[in-house]
Amino acid sequence: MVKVMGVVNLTPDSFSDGGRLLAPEAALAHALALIAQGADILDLGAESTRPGAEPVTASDEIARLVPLIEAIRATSSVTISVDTMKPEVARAAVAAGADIWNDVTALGFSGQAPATAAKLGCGVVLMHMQGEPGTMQADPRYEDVVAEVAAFLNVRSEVAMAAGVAREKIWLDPGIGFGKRLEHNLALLAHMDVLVALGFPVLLGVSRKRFIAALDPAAEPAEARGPGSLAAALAGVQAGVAVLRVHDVAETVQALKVWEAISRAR
Ligand code: HH2
Repeated sequence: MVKVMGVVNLTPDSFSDGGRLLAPEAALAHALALIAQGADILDLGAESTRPGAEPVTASDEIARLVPLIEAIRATSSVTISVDTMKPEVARAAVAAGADIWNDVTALGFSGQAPATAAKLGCGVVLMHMQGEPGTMQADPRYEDVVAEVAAFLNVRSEVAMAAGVAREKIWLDPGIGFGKRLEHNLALLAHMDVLVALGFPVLLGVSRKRFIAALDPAAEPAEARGPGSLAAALAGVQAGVAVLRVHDVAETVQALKVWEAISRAR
C-alpha cells in the first residue's frame, strides 16, 4: 500500500499556501485534519525551499516545530517527518517525538549531518537537488537526468550507511522541481522505475508543483494544481513509489483507493 505524507507548512512564504498556517493553532488544526483524512505521515516544514525565500535560523525552526510536534504527539501516534537541512533542528525534532528527517540536501548541508542521522536512528529521506534553493532554477543542466539523479542518490545512500544509518531507515526522492526544468521533471516521472530499482523505498513530491502550470497555464494559483498533482502521483505509483508527499490528502487517499482496487482486480 502506498503511504500518503501530508504537508504541514510552518513557513511564512511557502508557495502553496502562502503562510496561511503559521499560527500554531492553525497548524495543529491542519495537522489533525490531515490525519483524519487518512495521512500516514505528516511532513512538518519550517523553512521554505522556494527560490528567494528568507533563510530561517535553526532556533526559529526549532521554535516553530517543537511545540507542534509535541501537540500532535499529545493526541496521535501518526508518523511525523520534519523537513529540514539542519542537524540541530533534526535533533530537537526527534527529541520532541518526530520519526523521520526529510532532508532536501540528502544529508549534505552540514558535515555533521550523516553522523547525526545515524545517532538519531530516525528514518531519513535523501532528496536530489541540483544547486541551492535560491538559485537552483536559474539554469539547471544535465546530460542524462535520470542516470545522474540515480547515481547521486546511490552515492548519498552509501554516505549515509557508511556513517551508520541503517539501510532500512533510508528513503530516496528525485526532488521534482529542485534544480530541474520541465523536461527533467518529466524524464524523471517517466522513468521512476530506475530509482525504484535502486532498492530503497522511493518518496515522490509532485503536489502543486510549478511543472504542472508549465503544462497547463490554467493551473494557477498553486491550489488549482490538484488534478495535475494526482496524475503525476499515479504515474509514480505505477512505477512503484512507496510514499506520496501531498497537500491534498483526502483527494490522494481516494485516488489511491481506486487505483489499488483496480490493481487488485487485474
Ligand atoms: N518538496 C518541497 C519541500 N520538501 N521534500 C521532499 N522529500 N520531496 C519534495 O519533493 C519536497 C520536499 C516543496 O517545497 P516548498 O516550496 O516548501 O513547498 P511545500 O512545502 O508547500 O510543498
